[in-house]
Amino acid sequence: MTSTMTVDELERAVTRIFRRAGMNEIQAGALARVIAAGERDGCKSHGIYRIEGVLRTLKAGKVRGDAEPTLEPGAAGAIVRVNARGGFSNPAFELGLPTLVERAREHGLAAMAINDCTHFAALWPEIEALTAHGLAALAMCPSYAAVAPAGGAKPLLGTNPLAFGWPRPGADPYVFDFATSVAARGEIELRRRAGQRLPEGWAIDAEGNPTDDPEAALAGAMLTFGGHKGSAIATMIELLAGVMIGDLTSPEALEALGTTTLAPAHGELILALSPEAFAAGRPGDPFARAEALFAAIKAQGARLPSERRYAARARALAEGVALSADERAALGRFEELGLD
Ligand code: NDP
Ligand code: PYC
Repeated sequence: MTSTMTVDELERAVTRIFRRAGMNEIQAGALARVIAAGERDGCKSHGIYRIEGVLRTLKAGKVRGDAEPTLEPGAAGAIVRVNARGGFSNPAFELGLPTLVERAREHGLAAMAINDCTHFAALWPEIEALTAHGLAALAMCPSYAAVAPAGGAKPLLGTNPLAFGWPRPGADPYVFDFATSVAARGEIELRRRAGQRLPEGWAIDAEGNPTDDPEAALAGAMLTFGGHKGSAIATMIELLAGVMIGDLTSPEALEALGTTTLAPAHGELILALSPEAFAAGRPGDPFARAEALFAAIKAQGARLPSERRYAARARALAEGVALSADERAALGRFEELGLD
């Protein structure tokens, strides 16, 4: 049986849960916004299901619920640096966003490096925050060693998400956001809980054999999407959003955390680009040309990434967010429990 809540009600309920668990308003509010947005957009692997992991990570002392991110004064020009101070990445992103937008407008492109953060969320909320300012955007972060490099059989790379957005005047932005593993780890965990098998090609067991058993997959290694191609992109993310910004790679994050049952701390890199600045002096309006490309894609019967999400969003805003009885009960339980 399902029941509904408005997006605002859900956001307030999640904020209360995190406040009761001892988080400050900055952390609790930012997390509640991305979790409620995940449910609103039909992204179950990064919605309510993530509350439990946040609370466990908090209780284990692996993330600071009282952290106040700071904008590093030393980073000038096109580089914006935010120190999350051991808290979650989302409030750090919110703090750095206005400066990132300002610098991207000033220079044509700018990058925000977030250090010392825990990122458990989907990346598209950050991408949409930038496309709303008319900027194209890329975001990426490591996670913890859970994915075998193509040709290998042991966890080393993270599920390393990569997200991109292109602003569309008068329409929802073009946004894709995916793990560089075949699926996000959250998808495997959700199938484990539901007693379902995994599709072929998602994972190998601890002996390196293909498996459709979620338990064996979680104990073994996940596989990269597109074989060597996903493996190389995941490695690029380790380099740019780990090594380059002076933060942890996925194997280092796992070593620091000591378990795959909590959310890892590492860094994140977000790039913002001004299409007008790059297209200046060249023929054609970049936004009109992009629309022609999207129309051609759709003319073949294909859909654009995020269209499913936008449809779910429209439904949730009109009818409320549909929650299962289990999800509703979990919300109540978390609200009663706090951190104890
Ligand atoms: P999916 O494979 O479910 O979806 C990836 C993207 O592809 C979405 O933008 C989706 O749009 C789009 N898409 C799916 N099917 C089609 C289609 N037929 N045609 C066009 N576009 C399509 O994502 P993942 O399981 O790989 O990742 C889920 C989430 O997990 C992401 O939000 C990611 O950021 C997050 N994640 C976060 C991590 C972290 O460390 N913070 C680590 C790993 C993942 P639509 O949504 O509209 O279906
Ligand atoms: O689903 O792979 C995942 C994930 C890792 C960290 C946040 N989400």
